[in-house]
Amino acid sequence: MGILRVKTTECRVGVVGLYNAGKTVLLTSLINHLQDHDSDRFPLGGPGTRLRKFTVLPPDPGWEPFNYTGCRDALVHGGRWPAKTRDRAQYVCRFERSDWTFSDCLLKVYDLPGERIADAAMLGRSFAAWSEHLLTVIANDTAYRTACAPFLAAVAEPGVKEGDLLRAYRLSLANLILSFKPLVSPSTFLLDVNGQPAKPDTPEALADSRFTGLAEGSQFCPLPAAVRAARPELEVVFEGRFAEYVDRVVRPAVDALKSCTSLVVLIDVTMLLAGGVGMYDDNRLILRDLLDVLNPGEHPVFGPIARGLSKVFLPHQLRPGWITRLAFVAPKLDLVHPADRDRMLGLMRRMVARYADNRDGLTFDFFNLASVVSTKPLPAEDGKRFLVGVPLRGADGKKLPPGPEQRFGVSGLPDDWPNDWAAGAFSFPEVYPRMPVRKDYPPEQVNLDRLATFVID
Ligand SMILES: Nc1nc2c(ncn2[C@@H]2O[C@H](COP(=O)(O)OP(=O)(O)OP(=O)(O)O)[C@@H](O)[C@H]2O)c(=O)[nH]1
Ligand SMILES: [Mg+2]
Repeated sequence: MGILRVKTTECRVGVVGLYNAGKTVLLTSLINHLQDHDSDRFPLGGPGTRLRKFTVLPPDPGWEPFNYTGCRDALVHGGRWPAKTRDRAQYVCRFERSDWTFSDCLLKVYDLPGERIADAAMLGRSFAAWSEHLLTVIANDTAYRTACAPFLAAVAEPGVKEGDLLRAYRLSLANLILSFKPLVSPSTFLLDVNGQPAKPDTPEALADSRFTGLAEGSQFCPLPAAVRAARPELEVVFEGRFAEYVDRVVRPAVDALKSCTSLVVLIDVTMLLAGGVGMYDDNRLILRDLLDVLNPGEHPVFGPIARGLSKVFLPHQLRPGWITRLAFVAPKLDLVHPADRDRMLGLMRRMVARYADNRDGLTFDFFNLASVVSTKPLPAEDGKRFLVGVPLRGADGKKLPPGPEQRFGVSGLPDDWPNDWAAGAFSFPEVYPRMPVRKDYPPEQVNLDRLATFVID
């Protein structure tokens, strides 16, 4: 630490969003830009800010290190996007910035598998309250009701055996996965505690090979009030397994996010448009549950004055943490034609602004960004939008090997979310990443520097 830098400002940044939203790619690009900082390409805080003495530190006890080197290497040498995240991970680094005279920065970032946010509603709820919450979603949504038909039939059967009930719930979860419904909870059905994801298969095979809980002998499912009243012994068993699950899977992740100073919420507008109105509704619901649990905003007891004082006087490890900055991020900007990029921002605002507006003591902002720009735009022709990139999938949806760059069409974006739209009504084809091979040359990005300026505060 320099002689004037008498203190350390600790910034803890949590990144959340549905699976495949772009969290790991965003963190990989961010770390690359901080580590190999170039103030012209990544103006952090303002033009001309220089970063120095960048040091990587080990993660906190109980955390896996975020595999930055592996992710960047996959992008560059494998020409592949990083693999999906299988466990929660943390990256810790320290650096000095020329615009902070008296303090250096200790940055901790958190990456979680997107599947886990479907469990957020478990925290702070009893088993009975979680059951009611989930059963209300199922009852009020045709797609959920249809997928969960086996489970709804099983709970209506008097004296149904525990094993049959659990299998019916597993079959219902499998149906949800196969109809791309993200509210799959317990999420270990989709991604187990050992990081093994469910492989595409028939609902029956998935129901027979996966567990709804920590392991085979500790499975549980929601129970309606009538079943809880008729079968109190079953409720007690499921309550115990639920509590163990919350302690092992949900609480560590949610506690870490709650202790963050900034939260980045990714909303993949391209995926929501391509996925249909059901995907949009599900993502809103999951985000609402997550933000209710994390409860960002000013601390009800300590308040803004104590926070300001603690920032100045307390050593960084004693500083209380709670989320006071919330960034909503629409990633993969490069998959949308430049003519539509403001619309991308507008759509995200319309979807989630209310969630932040209603909270006191919260600074929030919206960003449309590309972590790794992997396309080039072409001028729009007759209102049609074209980009150039290396396509990742063929017309049949199967993965292609990397080939030459091609021109391909992308959908235009509406000014507002339609009242209804079908899956496939919009399309934004995936492309292979474009990443400089030189290790100290970070990828081309858009607005990631603005996001970093906002959250590293
Ligand atoms: N074109 C483009 N595609 C991106 C970008 N960022 C992410 N993607 C695409 O989104 C996919 C998912 O990105 P990840 O960062 O692995 O997603 P994640 O949110 O970490 O997903 P989980 O680990 O499953 O929770 C990648 O494989 C890319 O296809 C980007 O900046 N540009
Ligand atoms: Mg990931």
